[in-house]
Amino acid sequence: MGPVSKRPTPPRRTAPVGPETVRSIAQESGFDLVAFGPADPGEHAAHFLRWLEAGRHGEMNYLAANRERTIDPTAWRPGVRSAIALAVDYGGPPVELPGGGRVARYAGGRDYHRWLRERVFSLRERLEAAGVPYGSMNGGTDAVPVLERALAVRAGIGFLAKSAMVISPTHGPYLQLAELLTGMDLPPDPPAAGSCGTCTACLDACPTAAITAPFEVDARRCLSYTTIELRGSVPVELRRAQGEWLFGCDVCLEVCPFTRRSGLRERVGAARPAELRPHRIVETWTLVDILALPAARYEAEFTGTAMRRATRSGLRRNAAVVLGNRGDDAALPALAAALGDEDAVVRSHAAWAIGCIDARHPALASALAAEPDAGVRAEIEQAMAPR
Ligand code: B12
Ligand code: SF4
Ligand code: SF4
Repeated sequence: MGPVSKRPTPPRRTAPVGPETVRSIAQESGFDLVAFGPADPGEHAAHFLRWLEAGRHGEMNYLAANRERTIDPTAWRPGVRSAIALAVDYGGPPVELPGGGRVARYAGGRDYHRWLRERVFSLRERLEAAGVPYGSMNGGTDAVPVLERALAVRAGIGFLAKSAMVISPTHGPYLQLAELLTGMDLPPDPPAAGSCGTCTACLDACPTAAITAPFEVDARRCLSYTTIELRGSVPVELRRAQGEWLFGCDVCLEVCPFTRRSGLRERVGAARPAELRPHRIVETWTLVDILALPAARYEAEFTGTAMRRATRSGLRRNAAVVLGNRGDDAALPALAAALGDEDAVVRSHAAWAIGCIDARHPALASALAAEPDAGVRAEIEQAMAPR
């Protein structure tokens, strides 16, 4: 994020800006939920540090590297005192590629890192134009060194659920969170009503048992991590559990009784906000197309989707795993071709997938004889083993 001081200075006004003016400007800026709270994560910081200490972040080294400024927002923007916590409801029907393969709902439309961040920046400009001192605010969404769930809970956007999601009692769990930290002293809103009560549906349904205890997710087991953040191989013991998930996972949200609170749940096609309508990629690409995804088409066509986060190699790897899980013979020619791919990760996951469908497929023996990489050879041997 570039330094705020590089932007042109908007006209200043002298009248002080009251909290209700801030709230109405924020509401008019396109956020479904707006609430005020402290700019720091409070007691959530200790949980975050314990979580890092236990190594639950896996290879997301940026979380550990930024830990100090994440728990102290004044390191990000000196002088901030309050958070304007913001949320957008993105609920809706499942996102599925033609012929199978699922994408987490948050990634089915245009990349929210772009449009939601623009919305936050536009709010900041409107507030500056209304008289909030220029340069006293910083904000964004997701790719920011703040604990967004902590800020949202402390402001009363929603309650912290056993799935670790922030759930709004009025909109449910499908919330994209964003925030604007300010030097203003905004009166904090009350905590959100609601709680999980005795429900444990998400803990019971999580395909990989990644929710190790209420409020605690071990990212290393979470499909959202293994399909998006993890580079290289998906641990073999988690591949079957990946099921149909090409990118991310929504199981802990889908089973949640609060999901029905989303106002967008039933809205499809043109009835959805433009940025949440299914992207052309998810409407036209199949798993087999993604397995063979050429570099040039990845650059040209996946730009502007959140799916790029997984990298080309990761998307192709994930497509192989899902094809293996689907067990469809029709995918065998494409998987056999992928055994000769230049990317060792694609080769090894294609071998695994063929092993799931037909462990005696002749392409495996040919690939084994030609394979230069010891790790991939081991995967091919495993795929050929009788089961
Ligand atoms: C790293 C990360 C992940 C990791 C780790 C997630 C995790 N639960 O630990 C992975 C890749 C697995 C992931 C997955 C998902 N993520 Co994510 N992720 C992040 C990110 C970038 C940082 C979160 C982080 O620091 N996690 C570390 C843990 C310790 O912190 P936490 O998740 O915030 O959990 C809090 C609570 O657990 C709390 N806590 C736990 N126990 C206790 C006990 C007490 C007493 C207290 C006070 C607090 C407390 O402390 C933590 C800090 O508040 C944030 C964006 C951001 N900058 O905050 C998005 C974010 C959390 N992710 C989000 C989403 C949407 C998802 C997915 C649904 C995506 C998907 N469909 O595939 C899944 C959901 C998985 C799940 N059940 O959590 C949204 C959450 C929206 C919401 N309503 O809560 C965020 C806020 C992004 C955004 N801007 O919208 N994510
Ligand atoms: S996103 Fe999927 S794998 Fe991750 S905790 Fe939720 S249900 Fe489990
Ligand atoms: S499924 Fe049940 S336990 Fe899990 S977050 Fe929803 S209400 Fe809470």
